[in-house]
Amino acid sequence: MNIQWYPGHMAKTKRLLTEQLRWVDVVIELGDARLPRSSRNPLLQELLGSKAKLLILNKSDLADPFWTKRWLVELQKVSPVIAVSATRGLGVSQIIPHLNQLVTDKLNNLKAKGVRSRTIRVMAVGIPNTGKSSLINQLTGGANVRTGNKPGVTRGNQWIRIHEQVDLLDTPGLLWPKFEDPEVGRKLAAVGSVSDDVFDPEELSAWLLDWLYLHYPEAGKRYKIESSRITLEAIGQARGCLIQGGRIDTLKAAQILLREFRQGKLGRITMDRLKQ
Ligand SMILES: Nc1nc2c(ncn2[C@@H]2O[C@H](COP(=O)(O)OP(=O)(O)OP(=O)(O)O)[C@@H](O)[C@H]2O)c(=O)[nH]1
Ligand SMILES: [Mg+2]
Repeated sequence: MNIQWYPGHMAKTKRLLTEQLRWVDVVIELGDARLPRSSRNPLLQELLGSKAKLLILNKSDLADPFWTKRWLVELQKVSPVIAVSATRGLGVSQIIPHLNQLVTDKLNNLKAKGVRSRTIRVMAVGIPNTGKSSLINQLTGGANVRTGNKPGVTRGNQWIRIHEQVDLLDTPGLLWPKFEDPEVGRKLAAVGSVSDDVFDPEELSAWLLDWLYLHYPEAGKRYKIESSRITLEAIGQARGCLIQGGRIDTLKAAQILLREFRQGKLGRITMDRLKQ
C-alpha cells in the first residue's frame, strides 16, 4: 500500500511560508509526539534554513511516555525541543520562556542599532493535524482559530497575539511531494495527517493491526479479544458491525479501529522508534 498526499493547496502553502519567513524571528515546528521522526517535514527543514527554531512534540498525552522521554534526549542534540499537549494544556507554559530565550540576541542587536523594541514574531509550522491551531487557542485561552480532527482545516495565514510581547502566525499544514518510505505514509495516515480519501481504510487497518501485534500486543484488550492477534472480523464481532446476511462489516470495523487508535483509546502509542 503506497499512500501519497500532496494536494494543490500545499504547493501554495509552501510559497506562503517562504514569503512570510523573512518577517518572523523564530519558528515553532509542531511535530506529533507519536511520530517524532515521520511527522517532521524534510521540505520544512530546507525552507527554514538557519532560522531560530523551537521543536514542539504535541499530542504527548497520546504518545508512549517511555519513548517521548528518549526522543526528547535525542532531538535535543540538534535543536531545542519540548513535549506538550495543546488540548490538555500540558507543558504549554514552557513555550514563551523558550521563545524569549531564542530571540534575545537578535532583539538586543536590533536595539543596539536603535530599532525600537517590538513584539517577537513567531510562525507555527508543521504537517496537517498536529495541533497548530489548537496550540494557539490554548496559548490565547480562547477559540480564536478554527481546529478540527481532520487534516487541512487551516487554509490561510492568520496572525494572533498570544502574549503581550509575542505575535504568532498560524499556517496551514504542509506535507512533501513524496514519502520515500511507504511506512512513513502509512504512519501519517494512521494518526490522521493525510486525508482519509487517499487510502483504503481496511488495507491500512490490516497493516496497523500487524504493527500493533508486534509493538503493543495488549492493545486488543480494548475489544475484549482473547487472542493477542486482533483482526477486523473480531473487532466487527465485538462491536456488532453486521451487514445483510449476518456477515461482518469489515469496513465499519476498520473505521472504528482507526478512530479509536487516533483518540488514544488503544493506549498511549509511539510509532517511531529509536534503537534500544
Ligand atoms: N489528544 C490530543 N488531541 C489534540 C491535541 N492537540 C490537538 N488535538 C486535536 O487534533 C486535531 C487537529 O487539531 P488542529 O489544531 O486543527 O490541527 P492543525 O495542526 O491546526 O491542523 P491543520 O490546520 O489541518 O494543519 C483536533 O481534533 C484537536 O482537538 C493534543 O495535544 N492532544
Ligand atoms: Mg490548523
